Amino acid sequence: NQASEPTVQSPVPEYSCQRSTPLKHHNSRFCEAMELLQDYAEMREGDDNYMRALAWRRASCVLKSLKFPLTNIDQLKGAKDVGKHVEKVLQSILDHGTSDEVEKVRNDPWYKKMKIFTKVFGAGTKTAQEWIEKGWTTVDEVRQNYTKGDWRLRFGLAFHEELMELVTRLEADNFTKFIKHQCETILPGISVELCGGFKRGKTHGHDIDLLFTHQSTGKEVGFLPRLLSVLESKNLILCGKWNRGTYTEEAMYSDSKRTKNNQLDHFEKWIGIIKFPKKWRKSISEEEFFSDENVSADLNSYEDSEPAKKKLKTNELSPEDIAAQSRSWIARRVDLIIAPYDQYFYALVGWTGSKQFNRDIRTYAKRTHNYAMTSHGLYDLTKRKSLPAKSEKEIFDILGVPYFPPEERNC
Ligand code: DGT
Ligand code: MG
Repeated sequence: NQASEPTVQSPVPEYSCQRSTPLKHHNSRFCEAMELLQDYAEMREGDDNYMRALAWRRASCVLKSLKFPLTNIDQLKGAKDVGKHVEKVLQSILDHGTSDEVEKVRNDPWYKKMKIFTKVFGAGTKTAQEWIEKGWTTVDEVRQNYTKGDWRLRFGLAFHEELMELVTRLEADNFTKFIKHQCETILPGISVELCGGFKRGKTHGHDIDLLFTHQSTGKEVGFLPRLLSVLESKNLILCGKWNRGTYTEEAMYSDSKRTKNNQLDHFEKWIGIIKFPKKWRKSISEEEFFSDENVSADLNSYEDSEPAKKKLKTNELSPEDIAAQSRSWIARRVDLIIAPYDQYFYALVGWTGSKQFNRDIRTYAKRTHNYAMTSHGLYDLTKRKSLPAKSEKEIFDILGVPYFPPEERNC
């Protein structure tokens, strides 16, 4: 009956940005396994592991875009990115429900610790590795013994349990509504867009990504510090860092597009933790929503820029003390990003993601057109000119990629 089983459309479009990838698909058990192997490879150092991680992700993305559940490995004939190693893992899951290779990693003590530690806000693989080498096995142990670290780590550790709890769509919508309301007085006409996973239809996320722009280019200058001081005055900022914009078109034609502090883009932005009044977790009336916006002033407030670090020294309350207090709020990770309007639609694509979608559309742009694609624009490296776009659709059109709405970019 093999003949009656569905097979992949042949040939499968090579890049995930050329395929529809919905959030809910038919092959989660396979994708979960391959993404675990991706995760493991990403945690280990070196170019080989980096390539290995990408290979697992690409294979997972092929499975995610299938319109049917995989029941026979032959159904993948004609699919790119499914090599012998991938086939072996998939075959084992088809035959036994699990793969030894995957289970070995899942139960690897090093992997388990890395998994826990890299979830701490501010901790990358290097920090996690350092903690493992000290012999620590739980976040609590780190908390008791670790005194170093920047403001991210200090707050990340102190508020870890809370930050691990996923943010709900309702919370994200309430926060967006709250910010929009503030914007009406700070800068009428500014647009606020909830991006990231929520834009792609996820019901939960690890943070809230808000992208701002103003149709009259230049009006957005100075907006973010004003918004931050309003949030500060309402005692809603726990900690955070404001980054000036560092964009130059020149840099987009060079190989190193990352910023000095290794950020992926050059937008002015604020990265931090907001105190969410607990009422934002529920559906609330307009009236209740805008009354009593202040989080009860039980705490000293923390600055936006040169943040916590400076204040921590003078403040009597440590992050741990604050976390231990009885409070009317919970800590939530928030990114606020400002994009000038002439870069906006590229910023929108970039901040909508997924990460893999961005990787693939950028690789596609480079390989097929010799264009560098970033969250700031599309740059023709041959003619050395930028290609402006007035909508997301236009970006896809310029590249010759079929347009998929955010809900179908879940690769
Ligand atoms: P989440 O928050 O767990 O639901 O997952 P996402 O997909 O919202 O991931 P997140 O919040 O890390 O990032 C949102 C999207 O924005 C993601 O596709 C990657 C992209 N992104 C994250 N950080 C940066 C950055 O610094 N620069 C640029 N250009 N993009 C970023
Ligand atoms: Mg996000």
